[in-house]
Amino acid sequence: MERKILRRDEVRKFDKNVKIHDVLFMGVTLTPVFLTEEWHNFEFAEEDVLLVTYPKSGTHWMMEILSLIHCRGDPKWVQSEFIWNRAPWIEVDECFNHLKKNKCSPFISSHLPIQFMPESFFKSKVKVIYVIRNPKDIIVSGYLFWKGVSYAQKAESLDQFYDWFMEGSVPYGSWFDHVHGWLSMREHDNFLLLSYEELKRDLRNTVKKISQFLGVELGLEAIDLVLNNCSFQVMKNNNMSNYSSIDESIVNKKESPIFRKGVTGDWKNHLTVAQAETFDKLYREKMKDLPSELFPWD
Ligand code: PPS
Repeated sequence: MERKILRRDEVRKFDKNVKIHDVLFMGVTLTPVFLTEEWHNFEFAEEDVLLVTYPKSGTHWMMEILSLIHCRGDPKWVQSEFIWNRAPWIEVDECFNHLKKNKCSPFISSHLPIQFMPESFFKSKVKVIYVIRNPKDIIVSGYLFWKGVSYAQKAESLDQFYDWFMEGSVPYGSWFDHVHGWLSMREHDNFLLLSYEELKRDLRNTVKKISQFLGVELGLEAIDLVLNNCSFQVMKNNNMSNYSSIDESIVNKKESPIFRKGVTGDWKNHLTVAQAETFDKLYREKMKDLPSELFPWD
């Protein structure tokens, strides 16, 4: 991909939603600093841990788990620091600035497709955790979330959002491309692939796997503390993680809570049989080059 480098004042001119290199991005809060020189020259530190997800795959859950592992289960940090400061989104302007000035943890989050990573990333050995989720659940979660977000392009119905998702005309682009891009790193020893489904199925062992990957030793008591403090209900009530401080005019939290249902397989309550079948057909076609064992919903 030929990357065009822009000046900061140029990137400010983007409208609400914009396609960059064929990937849809939301303007307004999400200024694409990642097209600037500053981004291009951003250096990852050796000790950084990059959490990458396609939207609605369990990002916030993993941010909380990482924060808790970092503190060996002690919830003080997750109860006193906003989640977006603990693991700043590298592509969000304010977070990018925060990252450079007051970095308070090794964690960085991103929804970006791999081709938008700064050049230094590809030379670094930064640890990457990539979380995937059943894309049919992502469709439902995404539709219900984006319709309450002021700066997002709102679908009139789930049917319309489903069509956009199939075409890849949703924020951060095609799920299929995102997964293909990041899974190209799956043989690297600094890459850990996890799924929302395995977090749901066996959180204890998944937390152990993550702590081993991070090189953090956790005793039994610490693991219990991590599990208790990252539960759906505890997170939903944690004002540092639940977006309660975000203005209703930006995210309508009644209509679109970030902690909505927190289950697997909710797509069965929303997609029609025909939609699920058409999706499965496209999925088989697009994913045939990747081993199906990677995907716990197959
Ligand atoms: S975002 O906006 O893209 O960053 O959203 P993301 O955090 O990736 O995904 C939101 C979905 O994750 C669910 N969630 C959880 N499930 C189980 N346990 C915990 N602790 C948890 N925290 C968040 C959240 O409810 C969203 O899924 P849905 O299906 O909409 O409920």
